[in-house]
Amino acid sequence: MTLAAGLELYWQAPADAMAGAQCLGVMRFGGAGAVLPANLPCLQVDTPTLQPVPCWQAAWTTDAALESGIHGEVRYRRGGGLLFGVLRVREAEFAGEDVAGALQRAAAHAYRQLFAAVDALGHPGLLRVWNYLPRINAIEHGSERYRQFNAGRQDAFAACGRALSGEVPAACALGSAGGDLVLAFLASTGRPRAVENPRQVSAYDYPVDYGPRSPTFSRAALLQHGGATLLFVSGTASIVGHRTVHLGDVRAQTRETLANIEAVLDEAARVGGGPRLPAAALGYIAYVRHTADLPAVRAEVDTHLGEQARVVYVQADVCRADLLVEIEASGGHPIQGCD
Ligand code: 3EB
Repeated sequence: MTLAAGLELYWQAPADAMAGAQCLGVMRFGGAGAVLPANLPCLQVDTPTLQPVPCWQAAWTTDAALESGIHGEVRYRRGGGLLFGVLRVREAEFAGEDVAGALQRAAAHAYRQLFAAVDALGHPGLLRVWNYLPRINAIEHGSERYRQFNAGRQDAFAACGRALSGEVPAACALGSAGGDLVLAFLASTGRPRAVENPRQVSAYDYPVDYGPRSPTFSRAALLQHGGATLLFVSGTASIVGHRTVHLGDVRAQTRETLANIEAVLDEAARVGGGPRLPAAALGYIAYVRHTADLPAVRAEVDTHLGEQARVVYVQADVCRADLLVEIEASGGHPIQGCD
């Protein structure tokens, strides 16, 4: 446990580390894995890992004293100025008389719960949100489910008095293999700063071709924390301007995605005024739409980041049907358990 950053990412943490007092929360992809303490926030994502393990999990740990609780439907742990929370929303409960609006209302409900929790618990600085929902690219009731999700998310940002552009959190939104809408998030007592990508139109400014309500996220978020600068790079894809580029070419999409991440790292250094993180210093999750594309994605990632790069691969649908890969990252904190 390092003192400087106060936050550490522990990949494939052993069960005793996750059960310990220094674990802020867990994100778990694939199978069920070890039973964890009931008061530990754990995001269980129903999506296969492409690692040679049935279940891949990452623990956020900290040296701060932690407190666990439930606020509304949010399970959280907090301490040292950071709060990790998870929640799960059953879409069917929002069907009512207007089935077509169920996902939008479920997403709005999830985000209203999230904002109510972070505000009441004194951690209003929403830094990073991970969103997973089943059938993300399916057209249901006349519109793509990802677009319905975007509408509900934006409804809640507006209803809770949050900005819809500018200072918005880093995020990712991926398709899960099944189950409910699930969210995890990191929030802070301090104020995060949003980072955009000069190569891309900001997502909150996407033209209506991508949906009547634009997605509410920034390309990355920075936070001064415990003497370190934490950086969360949103899910990043092969988009230049607002257009998907390299249709059908997973290798070129991967290279473009990595170029976008490099541009975000440049911009984060400019916004934050600190040293520029080298891409190889971050930890990554790569979401691959088609399992058969894994070797191609991995080859491009290894070429760009080096074979020592810390990258975990997960199968998931990406939020535009023409995107084959999406990559997220975090840095500025130690990463344990991946050498
Ligand atoms: C993109 O750049 C690709 O809706 O929260 C990336 C990161 C994407 C976050 C979100 C979507 C989201 O538009 C998709």
